[in-house]
Amino acid sequence: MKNLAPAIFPPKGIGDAKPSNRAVLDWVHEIATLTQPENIFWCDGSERENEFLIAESLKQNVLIELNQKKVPGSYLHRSNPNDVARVEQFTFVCTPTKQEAGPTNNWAEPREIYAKLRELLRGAMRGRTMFVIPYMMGPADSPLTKVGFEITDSKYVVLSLRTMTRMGEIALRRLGDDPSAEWNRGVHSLLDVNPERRFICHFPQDNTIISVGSGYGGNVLLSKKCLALRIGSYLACKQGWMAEHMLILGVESPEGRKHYVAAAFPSACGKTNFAMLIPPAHFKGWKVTTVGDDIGWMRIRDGRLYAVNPENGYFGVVPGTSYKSNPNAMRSIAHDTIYTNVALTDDGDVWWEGKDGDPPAHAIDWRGNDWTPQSKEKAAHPNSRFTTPMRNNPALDPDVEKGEGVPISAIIFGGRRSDTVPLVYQAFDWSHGVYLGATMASETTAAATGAVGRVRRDPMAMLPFCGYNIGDYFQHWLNIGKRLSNPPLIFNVNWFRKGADGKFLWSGFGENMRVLKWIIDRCEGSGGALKSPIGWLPSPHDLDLAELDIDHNAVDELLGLDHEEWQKEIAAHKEFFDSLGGVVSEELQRQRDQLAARFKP
Ligand code: OXD
Ligand code: MN
Repeated sequence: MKNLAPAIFPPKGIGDAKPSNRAVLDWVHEIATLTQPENIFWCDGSERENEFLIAESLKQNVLIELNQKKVPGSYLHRSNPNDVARVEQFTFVCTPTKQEAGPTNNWAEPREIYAKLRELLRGAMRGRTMFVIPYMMGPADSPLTKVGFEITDSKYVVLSLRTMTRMGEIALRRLGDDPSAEWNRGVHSLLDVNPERRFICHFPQDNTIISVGSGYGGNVLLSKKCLALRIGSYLACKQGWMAEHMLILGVESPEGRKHYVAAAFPSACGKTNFAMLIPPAHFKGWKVTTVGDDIGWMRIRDGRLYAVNPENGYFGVVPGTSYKSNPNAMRSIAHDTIYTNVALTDDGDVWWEGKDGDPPAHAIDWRGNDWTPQSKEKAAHPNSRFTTPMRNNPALDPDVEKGEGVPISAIIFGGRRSDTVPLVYQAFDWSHGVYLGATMASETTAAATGAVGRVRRDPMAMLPFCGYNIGDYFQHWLNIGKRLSNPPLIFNVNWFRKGADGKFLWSGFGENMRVLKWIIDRCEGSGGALKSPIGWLPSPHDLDLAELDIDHNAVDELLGLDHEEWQKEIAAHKEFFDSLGGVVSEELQRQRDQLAARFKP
């Protein structure tokens, strides 16, 4: 694949924001010596730089210009059809021992994999430009904030990282000149975008990431899954904080009482929709605001958990997004957005399955082929994405930049389960809540390559993102709980339960406010609940279902416990813990025994 990312030569004043930190310069020199780029482009994230890179990307077909009247400031990118999702099978945690990576991660011995990656990177940027991107994760004045550098030969990465992170001067200032300061080293090269040479490798002890052979966001925007979650979770355990795959939202009552909740759902299970929820008409005066839609970093302060969103933008799943499902997302992506792998209409607009209105009579699909509503193929890839700045979100929380973070009243776990798991229930206490998180399961989605719709255990929605031994991660959760005098209450939700007819029982989206309201009531000590074997369950009249078109039987089914299904579920918990080979602590094993005992008559 020649000319995959040909060099560009910027005019004076662009691409020359060289940092002064000696350690960074030495590292860049080392990578440049290895990869042999045509030139080095030192990014500063400025408007001028961005305009230049967009113009070059348009020339080189990395971006396609959209109709600027319909979607101002927005562009379409098509990734290689072999490269459309995260590749968990090629993602490695490279710790000195296999045991440190634990039973849920692919492990590679650091010396061997470094050597292999060095061979792949040798001369990989010949004829290309090497971009050096300084970025910062977290608000400017947060104690949790981290600095990273990403070296890449992809303009798409530079343009996307400018949206997804706080990029440029602000990161350099935060890092300063101390060569021993903590910062993350990220190296990315497209190579020839070949699945056989695709590796996403993390070296937690070295605070280093090397990603080769892919151009898909989840594999190459190293700030996100790689730093903020995999390396982040390792640092969090070492440093006593939490890095979680969680949205963070604010809920304000008409009287002005405000709570923040954090929610961990697996990829493509509606975190963005929940984080941008608009309450139904019945909840007049209630307001939901977004702090983050994918990642939460939390620390303990005054016995409580406080959260920040380390990101600066949203990299969300497009299909299914509409003014009906998520009006705030639609408004957010109406301008200044990079779309990846959606369809292009004849008038230069974007289209995807589930967008409002009729499908276009003709479009170009995500692979670049003609498409009509009669086509068998989908117009947009099921994992097509938008990259959009968080400031576009009309529901952005006013405290999103607050360095100390927002106090978390509740943590919610949830997955996609057609059966067994009720709409909502509450853990008895923190340890029981950790058990709920540790045994969470969900039907797989298109966010990662592989089968879709298979139930898999995905503890705390972190299965693909925990950068160290999952047993130690569970223990870290338990330990954090012991340090909290005012811990968040923990809940589990399931918007996806189906009835005997195979249809969803719950309408979801904005109506999830009804569940959120019960959660807030519980936090305030006012919501009713019944003690059940699995936790505190609302009875139908504990949920505010007024003005909702739902059958009473459906409500009973949504909140019901089928004892036979739960026997299977408990057996699956045991099987999962057993599959982890002895890393699960006594405390969580005891939780399972207690759960099983509560089902006995
Ligand atoms: C994501 C994911 O892109 O979880 O957020 O895959
Ligand atoms: Mn995610």
